[in-house]
Amino acid sequence: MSYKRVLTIQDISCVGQCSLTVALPIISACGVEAAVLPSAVLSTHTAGFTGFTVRDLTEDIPAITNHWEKERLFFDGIYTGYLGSTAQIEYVADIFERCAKEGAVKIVDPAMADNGKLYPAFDEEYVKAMKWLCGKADYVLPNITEACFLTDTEYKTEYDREYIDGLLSKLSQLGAKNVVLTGVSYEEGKTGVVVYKNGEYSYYKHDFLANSCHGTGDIYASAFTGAFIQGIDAYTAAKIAADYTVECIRYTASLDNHWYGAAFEPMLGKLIEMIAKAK
Ligand code: PXL
Repeated sequence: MSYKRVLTIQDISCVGQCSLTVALPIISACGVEAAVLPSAVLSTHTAGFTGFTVRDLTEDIPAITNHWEKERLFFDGIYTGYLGSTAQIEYVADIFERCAKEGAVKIVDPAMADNGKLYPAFDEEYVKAMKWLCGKADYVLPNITEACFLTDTEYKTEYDREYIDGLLSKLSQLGAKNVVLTGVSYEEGKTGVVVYKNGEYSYYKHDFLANSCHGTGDIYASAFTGAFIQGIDAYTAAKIAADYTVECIRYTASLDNHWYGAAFEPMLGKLIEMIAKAK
């Protein structure tokens, strides 16, 4: 039997169904131990709420890393999401060096933008630092907006395979070993994910649901991480994460006025079943 431990580094938005409040239960549901390093504490996420509080935790990271090293706590995987600051990105790279077990997978979700725009907390300097971090990852999991910022490509809502191939090859040039690109749609009513592994392109297509919810990128990346760390191959992990995310969005659409995130909890049982079947 193998029991795996993942470290996830991202913020805690106290209310908002994103980042750590999503990653912890989803990774746990995949049967993987989830250790956390909160990058910042916010009263809510920044997409739609106003007047939220932010406490950046960058200063705490070096002492936490030193303690883990002293205790010889190493991880089978390290998965990063929304980070509190540009300065933090260097500390994260240091954690990749010092806290990963031999052969551990490093997964970077460059959670910083959507629908053609950067999230309010970020600027060009952050994008530059994120490009550098992506170069150290085994898997990067951008949406199309993030891929455009990372590769200085014009954001388009209508595109063809050539445009997507261009994004994938430019992401590889950053040094990212493999890419899972989300929200790739070539036809109306459908969307999907591209897994670009060792230069090979595979596509998984699924229904497009119009009620897109905030936080689904975090749901997707957490489910992919949990499945992949369980030893499930990248394409199947990407497919499970997509199917689970679609279930969450569909369920959320059945609720009245649940606007700030996706109601992922009632669908965790389905994720557990999908993982058990694939293992
Ligand atoms: O879901 C990404 C995310 C995570 N954390 C915070 C955010 C966002 C997106 O807006 O604001 C604080």
